[in-house]
Amino acid sequence: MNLENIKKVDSDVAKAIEAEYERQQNTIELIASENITSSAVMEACGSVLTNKYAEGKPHKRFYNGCECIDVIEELAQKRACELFHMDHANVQPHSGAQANMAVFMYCLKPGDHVMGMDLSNGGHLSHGSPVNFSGMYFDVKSYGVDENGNIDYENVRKIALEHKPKLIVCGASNYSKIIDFKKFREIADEVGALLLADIAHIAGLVAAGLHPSPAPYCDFVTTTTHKSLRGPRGGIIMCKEEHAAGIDKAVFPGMQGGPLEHIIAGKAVALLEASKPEFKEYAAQIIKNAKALAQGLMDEGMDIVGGMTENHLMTLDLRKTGKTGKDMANVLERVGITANKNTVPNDPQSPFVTSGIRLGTPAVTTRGFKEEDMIEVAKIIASAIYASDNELGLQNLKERSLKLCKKHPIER
Ligand code: DSN
Repeated sequence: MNLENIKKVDSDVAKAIEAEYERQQNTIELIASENITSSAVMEACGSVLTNKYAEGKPHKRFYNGCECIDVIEELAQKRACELFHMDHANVQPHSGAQANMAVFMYCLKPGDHVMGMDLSNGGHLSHGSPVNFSGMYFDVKSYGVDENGNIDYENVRKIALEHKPKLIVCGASNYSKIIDFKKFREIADEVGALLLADIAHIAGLVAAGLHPSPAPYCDFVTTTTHKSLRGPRGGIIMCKEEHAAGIDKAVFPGMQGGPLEHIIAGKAVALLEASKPEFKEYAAQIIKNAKALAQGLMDEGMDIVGGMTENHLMTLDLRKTGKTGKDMANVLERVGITANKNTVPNDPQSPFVTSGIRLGTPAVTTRGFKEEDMIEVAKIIASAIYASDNELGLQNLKERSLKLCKKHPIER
């Protein structure tokens, strides 16, 4: 990370970036949606490409001088299609929510029927939450999970038969089990719906072949690029060829102006990285680490929603401790662990308080944590939660977190 020039021009921002670097270096990052991208991706994102306007598509732009940009955007498109086995990729969405928005814009008219996973059951805002565009402009019926944290596919089918959605969204922000895309396809076919898989969280696992691919079953696949895929902050839409022109139009001019070509270059680099054998090993280690963390927590007597995880994340269920997700996420921060409060199924607390904490392993795996480290992390988490009022105890736990961070430094 080179801050030489920014230090000369704007010492306030330089100081804040430096402080954030130190925070990341000295914190165990368990926010399931975060990761540590490579220096190569960061170089692409910090390059001269930020100077260029390139509305339109490769070779069909509204501005001149796009010949180099076209090379980069086409590489990103080709790599996305190859990695995820889809016909077409639009790599311009600025985020996952905007990727979903473009699919909604292409498939639906205001008032049309949609189904998605309920936010408090592990879905995403842009899957039909009433406070989001997806829930404001469309008639949404949500499905959820059972007490064990599993999607109840029979219930999904029942809702679909009643609601007759034009679009079904599958995929989640907090779901620790394998998603059965084939079952969703069967339900979609039964009611004549289009099927969108939002694989933002599991993209890295799908790319590595460690989670079943949605490609054979879904009309559209959206993802963010910065979670388990370990790229820059952004989104991608992939689809069958028959939808390609419509999806491209929905992204631009439908909802975005100039694409962020420096970020698209970062996406291209990340997609190349994700196609390498080392990435497969990384993704396998994410899952091993998640399983070690879940087992470690359960060995300490803690409850995990649905028990053992099948992917990169899990939700700690705090109900029997009488403590809240909000308070315990703050306690974890004090011992050098960042995580986010999250609802558990049928949570008695509000979404602002919650009875759960979501934990994920993509970021710590990037910095080299292995199973034995995750067991130590589990012990630190459990001790912090059980003894959250013990000031001295928390200080000792923070020392233990710091020791793990020093063992696995983030490359500068
Ligand atoms: N905010 C992301 C997450 O944490 O899962 C979803 O977009």
